[in-house]
This record gives sequence, C-alpha cells and structure tokens, in this order.
Amino acid sequence: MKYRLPLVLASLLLAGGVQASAADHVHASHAWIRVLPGDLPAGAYVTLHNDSAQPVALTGASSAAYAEVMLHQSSTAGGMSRMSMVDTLTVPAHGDVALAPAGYHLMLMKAKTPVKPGDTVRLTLTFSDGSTLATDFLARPANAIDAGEPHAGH
Ligand SMILES: [Cu+2]
Repeated sequence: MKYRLPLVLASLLLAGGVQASAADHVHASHAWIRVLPGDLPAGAYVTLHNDSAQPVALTGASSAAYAEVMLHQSSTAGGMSRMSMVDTLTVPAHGDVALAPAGYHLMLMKAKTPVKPGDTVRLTLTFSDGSTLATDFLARPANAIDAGEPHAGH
C-alpha cells in the first residue's frame, strides 16, 4: 500500500522546493578574524564541513560591518607572499575545507566602524546555488594564529 502525502503538505513541499540548499548542508566552525591596526584589510578564517553527498562551492561572503568582502588565496613563490582572487572554493562531499592563514581566506576591506579583538562580526557566506549561511566570527588580535581555545566548548 502506498503512502500518500496529504495534498496540502505535498503542495507546500513543491512550492518550497524539496531539494535542500547547499547552505543547509554546511556547518561552520572555528570562525575568526585577524584584526590588523588602522584601516588595513583583515583576514577571516573558518572551517567548513559539508555533510551532504554532493560537493558545494563557496563563492564569497558579505557583511554589514565591511564595505567589501573578497575570497582570496595566499601563496608563496620565490620567497614572496602574494594573494589572488578566487571565484569558488569547493567543500568536498562529506568533507571539510579550512580557510586559514597562508591559504584561503575572506579579505575584509573598509570596516564601517573599527573592529576590536573580542568583537563578534557576522559574515554571510554565499554558495553557488545562491543559498547563504550567516556565521559569527570572533575578532582576534594581529598576532593570533587560530581561533583560540574558547573555554565554553563548541
Ligand atoms: Cu587577501
């Protein structure tokens, strides 16, 4: 015997799209920002986990706190450190990708008000299907190398 969805529920599911969005499958952790003095751009770092069977692609981010947010990759060639723009960063199926110093990062330009270590800044991550994931980033000092060790746990 077949199970039938009540008609009203079936219509709601169709109208809302049964397929989950990329953002529904992505979990962000260890989100932090390295704040530099003055009006220097700040790097934002986060670990993304994809719990779906399909890869998802991060295309960028935005924030009310910064005029511009760009997806960058740092690399070193011939002893020189440089940054390049990145269109998409793939989070593999059932896998992780880490944005971290000396690698992929979100570059935060032109803070609308000064951001200090200890502040929390919300960035909205955007994926290639247009879905978004609002994530709170902890601002850390210029000498920080990671998200720190919050004693409250995860
Ligand atoms: Cu950069």
